[in-house]
Amino acid sequence: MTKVKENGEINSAFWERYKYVIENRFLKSPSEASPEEMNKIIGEMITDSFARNRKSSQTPEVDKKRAYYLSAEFLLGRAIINNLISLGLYDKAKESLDELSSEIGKLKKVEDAGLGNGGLGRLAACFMDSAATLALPVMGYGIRYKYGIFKQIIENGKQIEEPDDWTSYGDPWSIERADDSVTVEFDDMKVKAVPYDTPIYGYKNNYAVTVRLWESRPVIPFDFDLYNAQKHSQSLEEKNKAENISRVLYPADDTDEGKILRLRQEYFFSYASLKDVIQAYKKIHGNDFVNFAKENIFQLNDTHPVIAIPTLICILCEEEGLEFKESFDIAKGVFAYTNHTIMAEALENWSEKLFKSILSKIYIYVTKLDDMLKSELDSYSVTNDEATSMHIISNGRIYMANIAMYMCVKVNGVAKLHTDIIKADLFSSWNRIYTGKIINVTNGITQRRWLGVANPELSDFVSRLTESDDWFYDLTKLSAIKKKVSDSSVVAEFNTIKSFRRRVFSDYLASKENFKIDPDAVFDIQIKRIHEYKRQLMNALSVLRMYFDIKSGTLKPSIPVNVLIGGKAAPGYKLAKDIIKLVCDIEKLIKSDKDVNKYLNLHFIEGYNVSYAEMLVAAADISEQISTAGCEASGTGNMKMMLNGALTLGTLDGANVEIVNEAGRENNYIFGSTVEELDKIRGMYNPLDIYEKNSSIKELLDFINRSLSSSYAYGDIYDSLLNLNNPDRYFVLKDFDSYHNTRLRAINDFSDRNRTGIKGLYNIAAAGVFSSDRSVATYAEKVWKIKPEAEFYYSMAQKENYADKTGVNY
Ligand code: 26Q
Repeated sequence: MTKVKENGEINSAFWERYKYVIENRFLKSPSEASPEEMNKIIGEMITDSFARNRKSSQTPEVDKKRAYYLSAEFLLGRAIINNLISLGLYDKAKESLDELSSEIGKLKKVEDAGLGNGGLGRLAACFMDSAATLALPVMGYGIRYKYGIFKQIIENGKQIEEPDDWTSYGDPWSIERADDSVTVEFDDMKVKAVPYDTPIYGYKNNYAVTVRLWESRPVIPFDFDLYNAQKHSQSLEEKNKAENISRVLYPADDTDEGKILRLRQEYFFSYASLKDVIQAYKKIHGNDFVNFAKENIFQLNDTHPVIAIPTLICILCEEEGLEFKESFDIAKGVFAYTNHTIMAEALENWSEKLFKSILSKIYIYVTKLDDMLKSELDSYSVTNDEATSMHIISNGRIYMANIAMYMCVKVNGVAKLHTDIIKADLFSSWNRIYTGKIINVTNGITQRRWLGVANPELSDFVSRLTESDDWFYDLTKLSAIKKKVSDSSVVAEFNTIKSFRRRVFSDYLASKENFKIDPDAVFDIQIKRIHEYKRQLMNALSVLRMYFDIKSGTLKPSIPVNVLIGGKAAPGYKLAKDIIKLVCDIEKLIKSDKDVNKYLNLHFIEGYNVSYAEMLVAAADISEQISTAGCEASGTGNMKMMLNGALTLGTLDGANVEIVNEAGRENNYIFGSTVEELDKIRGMYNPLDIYEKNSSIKELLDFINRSLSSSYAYGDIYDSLLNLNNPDRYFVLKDFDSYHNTRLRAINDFSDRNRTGIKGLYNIAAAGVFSSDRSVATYAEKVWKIKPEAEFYYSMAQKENYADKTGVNY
């Protein structure tokens, strides 16, 4: 049993060395070191000194199965605080930096690694953290984008995008491994994939999981002849073309961009990762592939890496000399696919012609799969229409989800409701012919970051309430809090902590954006990508309603409220940008009105990202999860705020359903139409009818359309809600009254913070099941069939807990 509770020995030498390096490299005293310099030296020292004496998932072993998480996104955020905590270095770091007249808090200025858009990318990061803590033989594979998710600037309510040059100060947490480079060929070009390894440290268990991200480089650095002929730019053309592949993360979190570059990115990292795994396998087994499927499994994070399926077959046939049937059988045993959306427009499909033009070899294997599938379908009773919807190629397009459905050992949705919907709807025909293939694995979040790092005060309190810090690796320990809720001093202390976190956030906002908000008001927070289905628009309309009603005296608030909305809009998504502008215009209106802003404030958070989320979830009283029922696959922000004691104001959508089942409907605020109700009226929905009959709604929409701004036209928003030819698919007006009234009730309840404190504590006590440790343990057991390295458990209790609580038995 390996326990690294405190790392005392390494600690003293570590901080002496730190001082020495800072002084010698930067000619500064430790107190003068900038956050970036601190991060760089601490990061390099940790990376260099902690990799060797720990076990890593990276080394393949005979007869040991490994799982690979293939994901176009890893939204890792800031590494330093997590790593210090997981390595048992945090307390000493705080003390030592203090002695060096420096301050650990400075590290909170270090920028995020933002190699992801939103939920899907952050989920990948939480899963790596959990796989490391569970000591599972897992590796992450993805792309090392030069520029991550854009930085968001708000100017006059308009979103401006700026490049996120996240490695401009270097990246001390990764190691370049040029020896393991792979050449990737397209029909029209050839590039070199160079891997960078980032260890993700398990919680005090001497174990690390490797995230290997590929960077695209030219095979030949530049054209020497052209350079000599003074054609400097031209000599660099090939280099630029090659580097383009890993230059930028696509800043879209829904649509199929349909761009060649996107396809190149997907093939690039899929091919390089497969080659990497095959090379490691061959070191042990030589050219004999009989054990390949027994020892390897690839989890495909959405359809983005699904191209790995025909690619593996192609590699086995053309590079390893296997027969097609043999390769096909291997491929049928090594992939699993996670679906993250039911929105039709987000399901990836490629033009056959485009695909063929850059990946002609892979295309051949896609057509072979399509042929095999078609003949297999003949033996099932499926209608013609059904069959067409299942085909890999139809009408000149290649449907990636159908490749996954056909070839994967398991397919999963990310919350119970979502899985039910894909089984009954999106993949119903598949579900009929392949019974048992589709399963549910509800998403989760890592408590190490979302409570431990985000809210140290609440962390300490939770440890005291549960009488240990075991919840760091076993979140179900939080259920012990239930018994303490009747103690009024417990509720009071919880409220003191929440109040402190609201104050911390208010101070931060005041210093960053020069915007002052009342820290004693209710913090009502909606943070997530801006999208019509997430209905930030409904939130904004409700705030405007409150404004009118406070102004006219019909609403007399019992407690003031700060409504905070944050999130990025895809650069090409006009309506999402209009929604940001609308929020900012309403914000201005309220800000300039002294009668109202005593009770109500609205603020659009500029530049929302992972680190910002850490502050916001800690400060949240009300967690806005108001998507149209059936649209949000799971949501994970809902879990983060629940874990921090916020009350969910939400629809019965995604994981909200499971959240209120665990925490009690009476401790949250559920409103709006259900999936079944919407299914019934879809096709007959008449928003204009509501507009005409509901004078309150009419007043709001007309105000936005005619009076809110003299310089900006909100016609598109108005139209999106009222157009009869294309009735709002997100039912904003239908759910509006139910939302607004429930919201007012929720806010009003906070005038008795003793009462809401009790509810908050019940939510925390019930949050255990939403740990990504539970999600990853389930994947390990049900999908990957891999076992943890038992000797790297932090404690036996952790291991037993998973057998007991999740039915997952290793
Ligand atoms: C596709 C093609 C071209 C360019 C970009 C994309 C693209 C990129 C990102 C498509 C989708 C995404 C991301 C989707 C996403 O984040 N989905 C969210 O996943 C979470 C984790 O499962 C869920 O909790 C959320 O409900 C879901 O919206």
